[in-house]
Parts: sequence; C-alpha cells; structure tokens
Amino acid sequence: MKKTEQLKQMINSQHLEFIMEAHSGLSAAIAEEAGFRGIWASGLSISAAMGVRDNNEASWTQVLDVLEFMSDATSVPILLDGDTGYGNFNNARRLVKKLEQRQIAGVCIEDKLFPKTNSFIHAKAQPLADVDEFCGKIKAMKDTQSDEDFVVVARVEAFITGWGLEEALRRAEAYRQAGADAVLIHSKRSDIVEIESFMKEWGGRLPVVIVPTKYYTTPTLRFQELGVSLVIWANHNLRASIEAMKKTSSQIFQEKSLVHVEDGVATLEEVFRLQRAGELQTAEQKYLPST
Ligand code: SPV
Ligand code: MG
Repeated sequence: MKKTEQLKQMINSQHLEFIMEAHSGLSAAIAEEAGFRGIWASGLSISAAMGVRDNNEASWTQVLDVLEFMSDATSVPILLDGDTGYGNFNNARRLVKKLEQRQIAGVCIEDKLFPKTNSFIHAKAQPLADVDEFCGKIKAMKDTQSDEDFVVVARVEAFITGWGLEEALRRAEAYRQAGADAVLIHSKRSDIVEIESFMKEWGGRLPVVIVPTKYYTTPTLRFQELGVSLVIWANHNLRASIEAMKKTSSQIFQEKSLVHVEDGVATLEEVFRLQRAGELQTAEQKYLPST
C-alpha cells in the first residue's frame, strides 16, 4: 500500500491511531522500529535539532532535506508539520508538489501567520490567519496534489490564541468545506476541557487529530471515547535525546574518561545496524570485483 494510502486509512479508521515524532533519518527509523505506523515530522523538533528556533528560521528547503532522509530511512507514512505552509497559497501548493516527490504522505498547516511561533510560546499574542485566506491555501494544496490519497490536515489554533469554542468550530467548519482531510484541534491547557467541548459540537464531521503534549495526564482511553482519530506524540524523541546527550556530555567532561559511560550508551554495532551497514556489505560482495 502507498504511504499516502496508509496515512489516509489511519486517519479515517474507526479506532484511535498514534504517530510518533521524529526529526532525522535516525529518529524516524527508531520510531518505526518501535512499532509506530506513522511519523510526525515535527517543526519544533526539526528546528531544535538544527539548533534554531521554531520560528521558520530554517528555510522550507532545509526542512525538505531532513524529510528526504526521514522518508528514505522508513517505510511508514510521514505527516509533515508544515507550519503555515511557508508563505501564501502559492508557497503551500509548491510545498505539496515537493513533498509528493519525496513520498511524504501528508502535511498539516496551521492557521497562523508566517513566520510562525511555537504554540506554547506567547500564544495569546499570536495573530490568526484570515479564514478566507487560509481556506484558499487549503484549496490550492488539494488542487495541486497529484496523488488523490495525499492528506492535508488543517490545524485550528483558536484555543491556543485565546479564542473560544465558537471560533474554533467556525474555523474548523470552514476548513472542512475548503477540502481539508482532517482537522487538528490544538490546546495548551493541562486538562482536556477544550478538546472535549470541541469534540461534542463537532460531531464527527471530519476526522480529528490531537497533540496531548500539555494534557498528557489524560488517559488515552478518553481520547478514544471522544472519537479522536489520531494522536500525535509530538516531541518526545527530541526531548529524550536532549536529556541523554546532556548527561553523557557532562559525564565525559567531568570524568575525562569513557569508563562509566560506555554501558549507558548505544553500542557501535547498534549504530551500524540502524544505518543498515549489513546491506552495504552484502552489496559490496555482489558488486565489487573480488580480489
Ligand atoms: C510541533 O511538533 O512542532 C508542533 C506541535 O507543531 S506543538 O509544538 O505542540 O505546537
Ligand atoms: Mg510545529
């Protein structure tokens, strides 16, 4: 099955599905190996791994380059966090073209302004996109895709920016009518009140995607009861790697020795395995002249 079809089926399936954040070829391969059937190419994580902010400081082609490595390293579908589409409708539709060329299964765009800011930073002050302008962007993206299964997710930032349920619903409905395949309703509350209120009024008009980074204590069963389609675990490979790297760097610096670190890090053999070094060895036997 095509990657686009796999993602579309996950989003439209009757049961709750999960995708895991990755930000490099390596982290994407690890997420797939853990069992995830899809990957979230997080804007926050990709930018952080590059050492820059989640404010479109990395150019969209630099993000594409990372995606290409992620796509090559995996066989499960990737949903790109496409921020605001990196400009207007024209930039967003060109993005779709370039994503399809790299076998990326779908993209999520959010109704904010370029350059965006992460939803958990000064969120109240962030302006939202004009609804009609954002709908035009969705339409242009859907008209551009050459694979009918490519997925466009419209992300509603109304709750994040301090608007209420009414505005969230108005926007989600407009994005549905513009042709979005799913809506992502985002909340920065530590409880599920906003998501609950949205789900009750939304009534399954389109599949709903959520990102429970802040309301992580809510039991996953509750998401299922509410009729959520897809959960994104949005940044946990990045955050896990930061902790591990900080601990290891600091320990090696302090101790000027590897003795107490060796057992706590991945073996070199494991690195080679994840890089699929074995495949190259087999290919060398096949293609290099025997000596
Ligand atoms: C990301 O992972 O970059 C997201 C989700 O957009 S959030 O950081 O919650 O905005
Ligand atoms: Mg993001």
